[in-house]
Amino acid sequence: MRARTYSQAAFEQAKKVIPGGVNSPARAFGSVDCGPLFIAAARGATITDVDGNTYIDYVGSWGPMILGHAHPEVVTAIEQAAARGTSFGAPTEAETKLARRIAAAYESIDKVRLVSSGTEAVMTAVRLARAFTRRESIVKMVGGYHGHSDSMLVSAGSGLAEHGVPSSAGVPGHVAAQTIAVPYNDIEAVGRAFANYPDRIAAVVVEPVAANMGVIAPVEGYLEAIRQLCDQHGAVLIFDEVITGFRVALGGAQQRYGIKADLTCLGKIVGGGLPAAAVGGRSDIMDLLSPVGPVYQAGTLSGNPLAVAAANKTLELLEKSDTYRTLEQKGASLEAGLKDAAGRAGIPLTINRVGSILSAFFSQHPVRHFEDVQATDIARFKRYFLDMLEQGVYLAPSAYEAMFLSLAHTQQDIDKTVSAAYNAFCNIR
Ligand code: HOZ
Repeated sequence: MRARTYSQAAFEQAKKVIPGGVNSPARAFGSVDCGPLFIAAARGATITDVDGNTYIDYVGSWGPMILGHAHPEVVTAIEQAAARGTSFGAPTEAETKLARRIAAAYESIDKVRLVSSGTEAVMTAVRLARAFTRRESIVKMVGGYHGHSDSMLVSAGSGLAEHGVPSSAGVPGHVAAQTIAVPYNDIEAVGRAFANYPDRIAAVVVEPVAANMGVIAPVEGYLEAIRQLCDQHGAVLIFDEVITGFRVALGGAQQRYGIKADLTCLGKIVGGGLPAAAVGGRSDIMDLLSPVGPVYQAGTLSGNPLAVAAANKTLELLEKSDTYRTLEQKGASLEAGLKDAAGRAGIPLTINRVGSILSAFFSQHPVRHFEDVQATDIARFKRYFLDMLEQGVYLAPSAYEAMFLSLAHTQQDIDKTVSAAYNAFCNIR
């Protein structure tokens, strides 16, 4: 049995001064009935806790660590930036360089505003859409998670799904009332929303690949249909690519599926492991932002020089030609290994994978909608999670989260993971 003494003690101390002992709820491991690991360090594809246990890491800080932890070139870029000063509250040329990089990767992006978190990116995109259309209602998907701004905490996934509370207390009713939640991957439901609220919908906000209800790829024609409906009804299409951006292709889901959003929200990878995020899109919408236009948005640490240095270096490394082919191969290898292990153990398993993100659902049925995820064997997932942890594999502590591969995961890591999964599948039969 792996020792957890120091993690447990650290959690008890943290709970005295931090609500729930964590600074983001999903980290509390609440749904898997064990306390969180407190982390001492991470390098490459592994993470080490304060008890000295090392794990193969498939959380990857919930997505940003696509190069692996503490990539030497990223660390050097951060060190060099830190030596020049950690925050100026004034523009730097590196921000322009990063904005250019983002715009080069995304055909749909003319202009970019850097912010500090995915929540801010979506909040800003929603405000821009409302200003641009002079409408107030927003369509989102049930089980979609877009950060914790008021408008987006309606029928949300991720940590809210895991705790069985799809919406948050403290969100004014009149704000929540402006958010229309429809099932993901249901084209007709989006059409009905436009029919039911004519001339009221400012934007459709969607994760083009849902990744906060586990990973669910868009069904054929889904993104195209939403694009068409937005055009037809004069609404803004907002893609939340906080997870998929620079992950499923350099140009994100938009490149992978060949659809252009009007506004794109980026986070996680775009910050290179530091707190930076971005909203980008069409000039005519983006130029509504202050100081050009009337939509206010600001931040002392926006475009922070450390984050921008990490981001520029990370994106520069991702721009290399073989990145996404390599990630695809690693993802395919893990998927095939897990499928084979489940087959040998006689465990029904459905794997959804898009490039280097995947979810293994304990179900024999296809998983295409949020309700399909809810119908999977969540109790079995908990036992699987705990067994994998014991064997040195660190998964996200919830069936509603994704597995993230990085360029640092080796075939040996994948093979070890698959053989741990086989053991776990046998133990939870
Ligand atoms: N929103 C993240 C899960 N989809 C959790 C972030 C965190 O706890 O770091």
